[in-house]
Amino acid sequence: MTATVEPEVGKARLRKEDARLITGRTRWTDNITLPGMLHMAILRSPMAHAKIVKIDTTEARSMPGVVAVYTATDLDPDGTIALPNAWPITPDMKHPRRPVLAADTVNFAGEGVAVVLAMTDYQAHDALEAIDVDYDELPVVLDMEAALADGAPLVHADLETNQNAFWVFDSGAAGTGGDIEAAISEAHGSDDGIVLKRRFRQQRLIPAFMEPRSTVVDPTAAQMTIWSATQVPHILKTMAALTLGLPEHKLRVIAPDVGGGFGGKIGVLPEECAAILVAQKLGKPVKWTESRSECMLAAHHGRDQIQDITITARKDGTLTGMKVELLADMGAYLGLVTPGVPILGAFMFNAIYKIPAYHFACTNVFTNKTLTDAYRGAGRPEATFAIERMMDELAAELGLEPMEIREKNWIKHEEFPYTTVCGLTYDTGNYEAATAKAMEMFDYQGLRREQAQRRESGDTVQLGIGISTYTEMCGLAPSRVLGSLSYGAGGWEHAAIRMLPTGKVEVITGSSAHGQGHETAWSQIVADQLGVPFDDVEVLHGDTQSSYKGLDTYGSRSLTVGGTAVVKAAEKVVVKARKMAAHMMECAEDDLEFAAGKFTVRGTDKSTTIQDIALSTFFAHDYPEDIEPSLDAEATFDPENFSFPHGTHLCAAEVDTETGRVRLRSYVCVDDVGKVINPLIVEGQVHGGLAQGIAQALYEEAVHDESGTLTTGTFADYLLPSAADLPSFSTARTETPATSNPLGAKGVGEAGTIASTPAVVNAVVDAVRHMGVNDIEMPCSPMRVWAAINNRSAESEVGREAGGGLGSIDASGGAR
Ligand code: MCN
Repeated sequence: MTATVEPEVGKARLRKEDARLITGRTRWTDNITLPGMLHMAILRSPMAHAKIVKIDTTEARSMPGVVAVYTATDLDPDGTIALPNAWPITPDMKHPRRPVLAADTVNFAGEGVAVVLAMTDYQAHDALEAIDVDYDELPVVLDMEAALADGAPLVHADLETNQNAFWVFDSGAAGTGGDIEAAISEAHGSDDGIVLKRRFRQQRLIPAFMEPRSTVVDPTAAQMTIWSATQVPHILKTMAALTLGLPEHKLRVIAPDVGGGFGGKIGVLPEECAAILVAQKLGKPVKWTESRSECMLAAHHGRDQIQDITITARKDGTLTGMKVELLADMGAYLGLVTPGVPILGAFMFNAIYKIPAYHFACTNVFTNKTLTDAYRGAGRPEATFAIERMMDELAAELGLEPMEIREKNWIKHEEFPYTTVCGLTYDTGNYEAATAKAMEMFDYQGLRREQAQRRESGDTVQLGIGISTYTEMCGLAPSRVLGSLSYGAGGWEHAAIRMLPTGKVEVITGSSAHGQGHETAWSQIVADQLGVPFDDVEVLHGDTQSSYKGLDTYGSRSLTVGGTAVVKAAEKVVVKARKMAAHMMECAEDDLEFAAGKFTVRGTDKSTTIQDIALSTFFAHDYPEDIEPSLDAEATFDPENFSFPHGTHLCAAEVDTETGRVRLRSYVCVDDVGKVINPLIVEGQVHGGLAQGIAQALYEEAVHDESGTLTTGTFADYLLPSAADLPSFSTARTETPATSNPLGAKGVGEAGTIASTPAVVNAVVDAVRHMGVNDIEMPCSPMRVWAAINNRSAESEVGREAGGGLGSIDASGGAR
């Protein structure tokens, strides 16, 4: 047995997972087939709001292969099952019951009303068409402001309001900063002050993971096994038990390889609950796998906010205050963390800047649309967009360079640790270093010169430069902070390590990767900690039987929280191994040096490897009295702080002023995610994140018609960019190690998405600002850009409600 010497952490290793994930030769939930398994299909309401008068399932029941057809009263006769929400953000928050299937009323187009169980998936879907539902249509409310108006139709009549909650943070009241109203009056009353207001719209997005949602439930053993394409197997297990009144110890949840989630798979789904209930009822395994269109309709959506932003500053560009008033669309129900998504952004609008006074108020609103919930960045992309757009607008108003105004206001590297106006303490950062590197890579000055030339020559293609100097808070999260925000769980993570008799290592982690490469990164960490070869480490996850404790993967938490738990468990294993080594080599523990997997008696050539110790421990013929004969340990780590990655993203966009078409010419980003475990994975995370952020800026938008029907329910209408639509990214890193975890790492999973949207929109606006444009609503489709240049309304040109929305017009117009 040999020990490794070259450190694994920092190596750009290809992922262990690649072979199976890239070829697709692996176990996805939909690949699972069990003896006697039935297929479940769900009938979904075509109406956004209606009374269910009658459901006639007679014909469907007699269709070939059909075993059963159930409605709400069959699955939940008492009408008491309520899907969970884990984040009651205020004591008086309104929480409508979200049923497994709608019983009396449907509240969004796509809500389930009946399920068919059949021998094959095709038979189940054929039978859906034979179910006859009588609906009595009710008025819909789709727009948040209309929903809050007096006399608006109510999404849930029993709540007597469409307001879900009102949540406020005020730095004056919290004692973390000044009073915003004073800052506004001062700026109004002074020749040296400026008050700038803007309204931004965060359009609704649809998470488009590669693998639609799927679940298989097997009720035939002592423990019921639930396979699900979920990001949160542990949360699903506990929540399914609580929601359905099942004994938790009788449940086993397995998330096999999961084809992406991006926040869209953190829920506890009505579909999962329906599958559990019917499997129990019939005593047979049941599978449900959705189609892409079903997924786009019924899986939760993201974003959907209206942001009214006020900033106050002095004429030299020094910020003096910021006021944020949000409307956040919940859709028709609350998912696991729906109402908390805007709250995750509340502490990020101030970003990297020193803002003396800050006020945030959010009104959460119900509408007759699919519910919203976490989507990559969850609250933080929205916040970053607002502040980074405002910094550009302020610079334009004051005639200053947009980078200069940022530099003037950002926290200087020597000021860390820095406590912000929101009360968060940023541990480390160096905005100057990341910016300097990005500016150099981008040729900022050269591009500004070209921009001036194009403006002067009246070129029909204009050039714009967009900046986003972002930070974010991730690594969710210190449990006590979550508690103070009324979140219904902690933020710790668990790991266990066991050395096997042959010296190989099994690592059990509570994080549940669905594309992030934890098996590789955790193997690198453990290889270094224990000094064993990378290939000798196996990482087990996503099965509540082996990985028996965990809080799963979201909020870019896995490395800083879960990876740290792995380090802590490894340290405990080394402590045990040291005792054993001292016993074996008859020396004091203090006389031992441990390096590269080998214990050496100081000053001698006497040594033994940790892998040999694993075998001796297994034999247990001779071991010290104060240890158990096993080389294993577990650790649960609760972070003391969030992690605060940051970076500078620069985008050059060409805008064809005749057609409104945007072409991204170059995109440079320098991210600082602290110490890096695997640079290749980090690069991949940044690329994927950028694609999603750019997609929000230019392409994606969920559109509903006036009756509440989703008109962008396929990839022909919902413009998801492909690699060919994106520029080649120039990425680099600076490294300011985090002090909040022993790895020195900061999260990266959401960074690219959070940073990129404002960089792109700033570039587009910058290209045409001299034509009188100071904002373009997202996505900046050719129609919207053209309309902004020509001072027209894109909506009246096309009609957002006309079906297909602005996004689809771009597609059919071939203007991408
Ligand atoms: N990493 C590293 N060095 C760092 C930071 C991270 O090597 N300084 C590595 C980690 O070891 C891990 C990966 O980068 O392998 C991401 O780590 P982290 O930032 O901790 O994020 P999580 O693993 O918790 O992943 C969650 C994050 C989120 S919130 C979304 S949304 C998202 C994302 O990850 N969804 C994804 N990336 C995704 N990638 C894929 N392929 N699919 C998704 O659904």
